[in-house]
Amino acid sequence: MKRGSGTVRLQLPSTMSTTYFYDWQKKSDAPGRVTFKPGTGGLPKIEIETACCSAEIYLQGAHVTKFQKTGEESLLFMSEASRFETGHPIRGGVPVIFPWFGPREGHDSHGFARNHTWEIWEITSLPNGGVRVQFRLPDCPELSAYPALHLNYSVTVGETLICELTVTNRSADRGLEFEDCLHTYLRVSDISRASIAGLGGGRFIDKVDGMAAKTQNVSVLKIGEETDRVYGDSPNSVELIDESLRRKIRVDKSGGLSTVVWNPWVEKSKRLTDFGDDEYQRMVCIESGNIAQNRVSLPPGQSSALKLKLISNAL
Ligand code: TA6
Repeated sequence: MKRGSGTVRLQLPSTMSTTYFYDWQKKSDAPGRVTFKPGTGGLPKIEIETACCSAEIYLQGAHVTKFQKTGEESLLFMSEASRFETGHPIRGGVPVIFPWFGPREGHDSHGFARNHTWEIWEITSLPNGGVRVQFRLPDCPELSAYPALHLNYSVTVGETLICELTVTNRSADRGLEFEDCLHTYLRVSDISRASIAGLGGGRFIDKVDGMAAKTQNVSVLKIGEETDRVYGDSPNSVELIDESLRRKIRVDKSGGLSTVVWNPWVEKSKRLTDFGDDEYQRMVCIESGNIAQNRVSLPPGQSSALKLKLISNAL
């Protein structure tokens, strides 16, 4: 463990079979605890406790499955039916979608990044009491179809949740094209008492109405049926208002021009094997990324970053 200005680099355990934690409470004024342990299904995970929040991140997919501010309800929805199996996506939290969004013939939906085990390369205890964990996607067979690239992902937990996906084109002569998305599942107490502000007037593709191009002509969106919308020119913040929990969650993003709003509703919930039949009542996905006409085209040597920040406040 080396100390810098608030940087605590942890020597990671050689195996995840043992519970291992580093409690720097005694060594710095930033109380906190990072625990490495087998999670559900034996998949390795990190548990983070700080003075203001707790969080969980599975190494599979560098998947944030929990973010909860002290004294508040969790911000993220996790399906009770989620599978936790190597190579299978986890249902809920913040799936990391790369290098394509949606279905692709002969391939997994939403790309391959979320199905691989990522490496941790640094954990930092921040002067403000937060914790930042930095991951990278190790080499995997699917990457052979692409120019040389680095995929790095950082998760910072504290008073807010910040997730940043950085793609670097390491090729000397080939361009890199991809879609990316942070497919965030937000928790609500009752979908019928929740609404989404910030997309009024936005043009979107309606995936539950034959991919029709439409304009949202209401300022506040209520969810009362299966909803699957890809907003194309949507660089701004979106806000989820939850009247039941008396809170609002602001979804800030940078480096992303697309927003997706998804709720499977009754019939699709029944068709999803890793999602409870009634769980549509307690979630809505507000996703941030670069999809379809907003796909990223990265010249050799260039990087692009997609950043998400979740900020919750009382109504
Ligand atoms: O983001 C919305 C969406 O593309 C929906 O069409 C639905 O398929 C959802 O993602 C979940 O996809 P997944 O592959 O995680 O089951």
